[in-house]
Amino acid sequence: MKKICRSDEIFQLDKKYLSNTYHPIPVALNRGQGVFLWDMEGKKYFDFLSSYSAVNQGHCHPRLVNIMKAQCEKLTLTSRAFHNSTLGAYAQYITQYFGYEKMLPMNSGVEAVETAIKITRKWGVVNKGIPDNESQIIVCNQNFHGRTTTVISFSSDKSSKDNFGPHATGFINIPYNDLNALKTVLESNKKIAGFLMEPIQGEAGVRMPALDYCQRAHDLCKQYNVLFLADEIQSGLARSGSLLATCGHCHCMDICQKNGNHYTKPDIILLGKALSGGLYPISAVLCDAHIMDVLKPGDHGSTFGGNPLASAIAIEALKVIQEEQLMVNARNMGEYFRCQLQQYLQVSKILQEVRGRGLLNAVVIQSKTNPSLAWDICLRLSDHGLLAKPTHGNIIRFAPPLIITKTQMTQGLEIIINTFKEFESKD
Ligand code: IF1
Repeated sequence: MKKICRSDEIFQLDKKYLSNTYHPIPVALNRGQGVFLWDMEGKKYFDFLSSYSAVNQGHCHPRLVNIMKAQCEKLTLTSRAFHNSTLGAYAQYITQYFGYEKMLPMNSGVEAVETAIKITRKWGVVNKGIPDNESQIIVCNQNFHGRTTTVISFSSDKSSKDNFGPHATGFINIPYNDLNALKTVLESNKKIAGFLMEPIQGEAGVRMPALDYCQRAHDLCKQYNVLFLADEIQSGLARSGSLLATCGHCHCMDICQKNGNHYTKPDIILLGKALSGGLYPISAVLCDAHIMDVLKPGDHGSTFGGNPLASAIAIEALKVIQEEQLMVNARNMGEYFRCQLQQYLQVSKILQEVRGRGLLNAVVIQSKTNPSLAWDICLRLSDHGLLAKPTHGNIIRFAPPLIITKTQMTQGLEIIINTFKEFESKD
C-alpha cells in the first residue's frame, strides 16, 4: 500500500471510505505534544479544542504514555470473568479521590450515561417502589449526553434524533437552569427516579446555570427522594477550574466557597474523556454503595470496561491532574483569556459575548452579512495556526489543554484577536 503523506490525500481517503457523519475543519493531524498539534506537512497548531476536553492533560502526556507502554507489555485485557491486578487499585484510587464509595467502569462517555440510567431506574424500583417500566428521569433541554438510541431519545437536537426512532420513553424534558420547572415536575409526578443534568452545557454552546443552580436542584431532589445525576464527562476533571463543576469535592471546596460558588455532591457522577487524558476510551460511574448496590451480578457489564490497561492509565491521568494542579491553572488561564477577550469585545462589532468557566469558554459571533461567519473564522484561525470548532452555528468554543502556560495563552489570544480583526473590516 502506498504511503499516505499529504493532507489532501487524507481528505480524499476520508471522503471516499468513511461514513459521512462529520464536517471536520480541513486539517489532517499527524502528531501532538502538550498544547500543540502538527499536520501532515509539519505545520504547528495550538489546540483550542482538546478533543472535546479529553486531552486536559495535554497531548501524549509523557507520564501517561509511559504507563500505557509499561502496562501494554504486561497485561491489557482479562474480561471481568476474572479479577485483575490493577482494577481494584484503580477503584480504590478513584473513589477516594472523589469521595464516593463505589465505581463502575465503562469505556465511552455515553456508556457511563446509559449505566447511570440503568442504576437510577433500578434504584427507583427497589427503593421507591416505582413499578418496573414506569420510572421516569428528568433531563434538560439542549442537553448533550451522547449518541446511543436511548440517549438521543431525550435530545433536543434534530439531526441527532430525527429518523432514528422509535425513541425510548421514560424521560421528561425541562428547561435548563429553571428550578421552578424542576419543582413542578417533582411535585406532580411520583414516578421520578432521577434528574440528569450537565453542570455546564457544552454542546449547547457553554451554557452556564446560576451559581447556586446545582445545589438548589440537588436540594429539591433530596426533598422528593430523587437521585441527582451530574454528567461531568465534559465539565469535570479540572476543565471548569474546579475538579468537578458541581464542586462536590474536598480538593476545591475551599476555593469554591471563597469565590462564593455553591457546591453540591451529586448522588451519581459520570466521568469520561480526560479520565484517560486522551489515550484510551475510559469512563466511570461513581456513587455510594446504597445506590450502586442495586446492581447485582449479571445486571450490567462490558468486555473492555475496567480492563488493566484502562485502570493503569486512569490512575495516572488523575494523578497528573492533581499533581500538576490543573484546576488552578485552568482557573487562572481562563480568567486571563476571558478578560482579554472582554476587552476586545468593547471595540468589536462581530463579537457579541464571551462566556465560560475555567478553560471551557465560548464566544458568540454575529454578522449582518455572513451566516457562516463562525465557520469562516475557524478556517482562518487554522490558517494562522490555531484549531477551534464552531458549535450551534455562531458560537466558537475555546478549550485548550489545561497545561497551557501564560506565554502560550498570550500567543493563542494574539492569533484569535488578530483573526477577529480581519473579519471586522469585512462585515
Ligand atoms: C461527538 C459535543 C463536546 C458529552 C457529555 C456525554 C458525552 C459527551 C456532557 C458522550 C460527548 C462529545 C462527543 C463528540 C462531540 C462532543 C461534544 F460537541 F457534541 F457536545 F464534547 F462538546 N456527556 N461529547 O459532552 O461521550 O460517548 O462521546 O465518549 O463527536 O459526538 P462519548
